[in-house]
Amino acid sequence: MERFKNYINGQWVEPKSNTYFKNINPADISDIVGEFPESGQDDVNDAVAAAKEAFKKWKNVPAPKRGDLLRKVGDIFARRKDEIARIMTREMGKPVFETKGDIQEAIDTAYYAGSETRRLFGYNAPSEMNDKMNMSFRTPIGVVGVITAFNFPIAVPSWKILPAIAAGNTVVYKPSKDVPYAGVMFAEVMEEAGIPPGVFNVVLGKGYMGNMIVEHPDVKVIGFTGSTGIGVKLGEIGGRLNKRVSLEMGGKNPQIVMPDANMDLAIDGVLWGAFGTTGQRCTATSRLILHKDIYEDFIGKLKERVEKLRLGPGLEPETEVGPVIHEAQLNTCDEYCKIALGEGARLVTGGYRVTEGLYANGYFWKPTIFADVTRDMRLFQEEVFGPVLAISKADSFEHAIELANGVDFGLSSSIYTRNVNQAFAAINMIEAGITYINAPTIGAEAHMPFGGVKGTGNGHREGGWTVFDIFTEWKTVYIDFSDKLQRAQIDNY
Ligand code: UN1
Repeated sequence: MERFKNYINGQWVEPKSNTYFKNINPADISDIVGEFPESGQDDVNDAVAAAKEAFKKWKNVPAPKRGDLLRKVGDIFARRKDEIARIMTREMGKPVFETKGDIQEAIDTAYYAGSETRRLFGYNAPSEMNDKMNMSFRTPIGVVGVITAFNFPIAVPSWKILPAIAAGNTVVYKPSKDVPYAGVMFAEVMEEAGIPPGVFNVVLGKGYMGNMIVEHPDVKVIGFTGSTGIGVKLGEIGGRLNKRVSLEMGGKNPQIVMPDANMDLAIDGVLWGAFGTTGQRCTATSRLILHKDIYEDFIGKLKERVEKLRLGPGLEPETEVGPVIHEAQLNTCDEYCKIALGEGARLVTGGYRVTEGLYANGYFWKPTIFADVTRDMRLFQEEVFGPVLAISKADSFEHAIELANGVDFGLSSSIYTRNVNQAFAAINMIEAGITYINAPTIGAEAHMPFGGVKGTGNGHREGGWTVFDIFTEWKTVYIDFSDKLQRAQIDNY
């Protein structure tokens, strides 16, 4: 069995902890993907020290030169796309067409962040006084800690790592314990692209390492994507230590369907939004809000389509829905199905683990729909992060919006309607960082701001140029060429 290493200061190194953990294929738990370092505090310290040292030089490399390297990162990901995708599928389960999309998102981010290095705009503004010039520009901050989830093993870390490096920071990255191989491949790509030693470091291990990274005095900024429970804890630690912590956490994303919508399109949308990535996206459609006039009809048609979804190992070319990530996630699906039944929701289809034949060795949960889910139910309010969709009935457009907003989360949202007034009203009224019109809740693009309101985050936006607000500080400069003391607010008034 292959044993993997950490990537620190441009070297592949064994963990000082000298402990390893096995990672398995969720579609076939007899298939061990490899043994990965279960790193400890010493390894984190080494990685942070390397990143701190590398920052001294990297911050002074002209930004467009940093961008040149990022374009190479994109080229290498493009060249290795098929090969990396298959390893990712083996490691975390989603079908190969999806893991390829995941890598494409990183390619887009690499080219985008690379090109932004020529455009890290600051601004000039008039001074209150004569013979004085004011300007402000972005500066890198230092060592950035990146902590991410399993579901987008290359794309989501790329949203943080690549802009952070483009802006002149250095990075210590800890991937989810469920996708360490993807972390190794990320480092291989960065190494081949010629990202200098120490600028990018990967330390593999389990959840406990999040605290080590956030608490380390030399880590100045943290980019986190993951569960609300862990994010809030890391945010608290960061707050106490005066660190900037960008949190991307849970969602309970609604798709509204109005009676005038293109029904077939709305069904295609919810199928992809709810069951793509086996429902394991923070942007997944976990709630479907149907107008009462189409309620039963839509549910009937959707049930038929959901039952036809091809569940299976992601490496099989015909698979549409892969396994969930681990046994604990299966248990979560099971638990929420029991809770929903107990609370009076109506099970339309699914609701069980599939164990026969091909499925015996994997974590396969049958795509599940509950109808008649009301606002007070836990299935309406809480994120499952699996293939379990909750359907609710709305009496009117206003009621649909009220239901959409009736949760603590606010990441993504969608409405299907051909009524332009209602589409625009929905854009204004839905409380979410992202709203789709006639498209599913998933599918964010690299160059657009990504993030949520309410319990989903703490006000930051990845993606687009907004990500540079996370990874830079502003430096303001006043240049006085009057050759005399000009006392602001005093001599000029
Ligand atoms: C996530 O689930 O953490 O918009 C990110 C989407 C993808 C990214 C999902 N491009 O669904």
